[in-house]
Amino acid sequence: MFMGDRRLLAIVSCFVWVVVCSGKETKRPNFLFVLVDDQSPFDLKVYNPRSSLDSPVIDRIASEGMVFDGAYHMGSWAGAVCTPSRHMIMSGRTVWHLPRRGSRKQEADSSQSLAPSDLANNTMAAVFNRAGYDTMRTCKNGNSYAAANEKFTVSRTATKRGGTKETGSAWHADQVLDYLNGRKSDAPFLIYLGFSHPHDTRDGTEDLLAKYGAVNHSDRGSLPRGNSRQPTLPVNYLPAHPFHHGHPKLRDEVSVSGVWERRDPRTIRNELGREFACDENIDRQIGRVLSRLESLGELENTYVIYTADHGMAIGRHGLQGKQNLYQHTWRVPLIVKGPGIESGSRAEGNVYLLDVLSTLCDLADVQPPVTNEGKSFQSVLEGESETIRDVLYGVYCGGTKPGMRCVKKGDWKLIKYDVMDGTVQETQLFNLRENPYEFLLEHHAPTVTHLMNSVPKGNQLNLAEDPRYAAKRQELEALLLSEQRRLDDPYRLWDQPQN
Ligand SMILES: [Ca+2]
Repeated sequence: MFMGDRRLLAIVSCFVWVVVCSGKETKRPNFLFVLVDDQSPFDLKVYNPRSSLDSPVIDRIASEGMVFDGAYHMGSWAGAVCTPSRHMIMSGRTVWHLPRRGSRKQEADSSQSLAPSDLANNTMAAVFNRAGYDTMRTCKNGNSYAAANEKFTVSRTATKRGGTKETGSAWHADQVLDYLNGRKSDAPFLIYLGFSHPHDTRDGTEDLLAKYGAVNHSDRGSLPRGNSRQPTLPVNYLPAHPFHHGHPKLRDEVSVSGVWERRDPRTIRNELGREFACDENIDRQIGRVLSRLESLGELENTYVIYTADHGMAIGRHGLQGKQNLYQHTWRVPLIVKGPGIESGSRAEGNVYLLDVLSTLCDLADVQPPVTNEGKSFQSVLEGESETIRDVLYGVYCGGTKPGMRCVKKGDWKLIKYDVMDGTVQETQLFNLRENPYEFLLEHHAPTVTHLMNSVPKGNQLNLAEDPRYAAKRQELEALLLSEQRRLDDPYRLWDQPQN
């Protein structure tokens, strides 16, 4: 076919589409994709009823839409977990098939990666631009997929982690409101509303810091003041992780302002108060955007997708950062509302963030790009299925190698650590139905048991060495290896065959 014929065909197709659609009541849906930076699902009441965080807007999105209990990011090959996570969201590709590192120079060097060299042309904004959507993005700078971000027609980026309207989360919402106010087009839109918080430094607004009893603690030489309004310690808090996590001098574990290497209750509760202050401010800002969409008459025809690039520890298991594979950090919040989604519904889902792109394509009736490796979860959103995957794989390979790996099937989860030049080789086996918080033997220590009353007694801890579960462990070990092979994981662990 000649180029001229192709153009003619495209024009005719558009005309036919407009004629067909103008005769129907349905209009192509809009998308508001909300991505927060570093948030454990367990901050939110919809995932953790004992949380003291107020997030009325997110609660409302949940009550009008679907909550996913099994949403995960696939993992990371760098300490900056944001970077591969955001590559996966934009491209729908699996973790070892991404352009490496995220810098423009390295993205251009495809010899080091299993990603196609023109991948950026097949990422979220590029795909939706071609489909006739208006695309707009606001987000933090850096630790992202620069070549994909540039495809948004309108892009307003800045890192905003301050405690004022101009320096904090309100700025990102303002960019969207400004965009909506100035918009003249009748085309459907895809808006990517990325917040820079609750990633540290967690400088909340004054009123919300006061509400959660927290201060912007900056003096390394003292502890922050205790305050009864602060969030309680997480149920699986530990004063230290039982063995080295494998990434010496990792920024998030040693340098976060206000926490540093401290894991004492006062420090952790103050930091959680700061986190909640940032969380609630984000909630308010989403509320402003939703109100505007409502007044424009667009809200009903808009899919609102709320998620985070990955979870976060902040004291859980004695860890502080996002560089681990426990549920608080491997999992992400995922809440979706929009046309055809049953109010107040809930699904396991078993989805990865990399499945978002093909799902948005399905909902918009747009062909996913050929480079996509994600699976659409439209069938889950429409109540036709509960899950789209049986097996989930996770990796953290940003410190000493090979790093951490995990695999999950049904209620069972295996985590393995092969770090610090072979001096740490650990295996954990959890039944998440019986032990959803992944309690370890250390959670029974007298120093921490007074903090909680729900640590299971007896055998429901790490079951890896329990002979009653040897067959289950063997099954998961085999599953992990098969996932490593399937996903082109370049590493093998100490007790695995090297091919
Ligand atoms: Ca992040």
